[in-house]
Amino acid sequence: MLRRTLNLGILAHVDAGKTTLTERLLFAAGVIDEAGSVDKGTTRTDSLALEQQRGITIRSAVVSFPIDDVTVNLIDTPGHPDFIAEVERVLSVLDGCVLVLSAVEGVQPQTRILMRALQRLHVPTLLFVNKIDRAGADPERVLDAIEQRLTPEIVPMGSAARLGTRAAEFASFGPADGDLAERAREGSLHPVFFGSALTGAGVPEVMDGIAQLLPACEGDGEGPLSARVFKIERDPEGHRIAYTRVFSGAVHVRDRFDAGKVTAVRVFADGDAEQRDEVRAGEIARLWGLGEIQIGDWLGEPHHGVEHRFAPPTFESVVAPVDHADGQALRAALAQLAEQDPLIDVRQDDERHEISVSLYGEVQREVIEATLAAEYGLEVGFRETTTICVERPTGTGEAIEILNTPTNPFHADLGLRVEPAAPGSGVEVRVDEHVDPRHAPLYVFKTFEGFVERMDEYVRSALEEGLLGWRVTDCVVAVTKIGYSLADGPPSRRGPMPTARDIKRLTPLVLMQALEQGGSVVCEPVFRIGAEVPTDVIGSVLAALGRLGAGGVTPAPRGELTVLEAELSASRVQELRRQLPGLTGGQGVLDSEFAGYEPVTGDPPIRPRTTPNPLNLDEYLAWVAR
Ligand SMILES: Nc1nc2c(ncn2[C@@H]2O[C@H](COP(=O)(O)OP(=O)(O)OP(=O)(O)O)[C@@H](O)[C@H]2O)c(=O)[nH]1
Ligand SMILES: [Mg+2]
Repeated sequence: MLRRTLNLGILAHVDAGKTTLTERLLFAAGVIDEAGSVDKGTTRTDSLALEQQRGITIRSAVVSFPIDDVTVNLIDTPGHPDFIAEVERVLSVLDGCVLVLSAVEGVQPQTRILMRALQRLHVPTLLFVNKIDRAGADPERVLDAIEQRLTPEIVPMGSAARLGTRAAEFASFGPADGDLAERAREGSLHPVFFGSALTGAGVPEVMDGIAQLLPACEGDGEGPLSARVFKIERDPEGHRIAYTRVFSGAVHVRDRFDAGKVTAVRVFADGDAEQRDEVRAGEIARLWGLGEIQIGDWLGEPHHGVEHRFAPPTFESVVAPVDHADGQALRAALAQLAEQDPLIDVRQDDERHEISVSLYGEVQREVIEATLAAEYGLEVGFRETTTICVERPTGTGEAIEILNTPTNPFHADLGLRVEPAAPGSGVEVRVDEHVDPRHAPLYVFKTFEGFVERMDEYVRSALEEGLLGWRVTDCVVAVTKIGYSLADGPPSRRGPMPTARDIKRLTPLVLMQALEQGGSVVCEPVFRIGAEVPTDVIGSVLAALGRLGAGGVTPAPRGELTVLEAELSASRVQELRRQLPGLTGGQGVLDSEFAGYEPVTGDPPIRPRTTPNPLNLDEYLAWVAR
């Protein structure tokens, strides 16, 4: 019998029971003799010391187990919103998912965010309503909430009884019919199971569901290679390990890629990652030897499917070693952490000799601090956390630099136009139609496509720091002119032929002039908040929201509790979080979700640049010449 493989994600709001369920599945499959416990720090997937101390998952982890003829590679993910980036990378390698909910807390903010992502990517998903053994478990209410707030396309696979007791159990309605199974496997219907990962109730049923209602497949090992790296870690000797999912074809030991040569392959198979010569389509392996590989990289042909991006980190903080002599070591350590977690985005300011990292929140900051101490022996301090803003162009601006003129020592002509684009659309770089491809320095970039690709890179890099130092986004940048000098050209155009580096250095010079001409506005991250507060204190909560400058405040009283929705800037959400316990006698609950960027009112904040401003030509040219 040919074995099939299913790459399965376990996703949920923090603390819903993902890791506990993972242990139960491993136990039920016979891979471990006893289900470990999150509370005792004995689970397979929370293997980091920090995860065990804190009782939360920080990194995604892969374990595998068999169900009948299916090898399941399960990826346990963190639920805390500070670690959402871990989930983002995993999403693109999944064949199916179990979204876990708590039978007590029901649909939580992260549940909604994750379900939206899964639906957008068409990942077939089962729902597991966990913790039916806990006091307050109410599966009917949770089903209603799922229908109203997640999706109406659900079908309960059984019912729960003896709720809120250790003896709570799941009674199946019987095997799924063919039509239901087909719709579940294509992702248009979501079977719902109830159970307790702690006692094991409902676990055999969800296990059958995983094998029968999600699309396990036999991979095509013959086709052209297409594989994706979704996680990177280092072994005890410091070698990089790339967790790779193969979609088609195979990767063999000794295969060569731009990122290096594969020296060892360990394929996840029933229970463990075993040493093999190759990893084939459908499978997940740990690859050694790819020294230059990064998270998100493809081996072979990339799949051009939809990608999902969650909200970006909205805070940053300067990090400094307690002992000044550790500066170099800190830089190296952060570079290694950033390779495992690209969104940490280490920003180095050579002028001020400062390093800052971008952050989702305080828990992530604590984790970085603890990791630097435990793994690198570095004691560090963080300065106050500040909000990361962006800059949006407000009008169209265009600038041109001509070669052999006093402001342009780069042996090339370059014209760029910046136009504002819709909020949230990001950056698009293109070349105007009237630009003659023969005028591009193709001797450097090989082809015109090569030129376009590099211009895209140079423009994006120059947009990292806008007029007030923030990253510039939501715009279209067009190349309107390109040309270069020649040794035998007419006198005004005579000179050395430019190198790629000349074009790269000329780009910020032109781009910042174009941006200055069109103007830009600084925008701050805004969150949509939902607060649940006792109705009798609603007056003081509304007053506090008013003081914090909240917009679109809509209170909806529901008896003793009132649900409030509003929009608040990122820094004000932190402030509200601090005030809420005092305002509500500790009774208030606050959720927040990133809702985009809005122009700041009043004086815009300025972020110190890490490199000289190209608008200050002398400084810029002096820096370039260094
Ligand atoms: N009563 C009860 N407690 C549970 C159940 N499942 C998990 N827990 C408890 O809930 C807490 C969180 O469980 P985890 O398995 O760590 O939850 P998680 O979803 O992996 O959490 P993160 O990975 O940090 O997002 C732990 O204290 C568990 O013991 C359950 O079915 N019943
Ligand atoms: Mg966990």
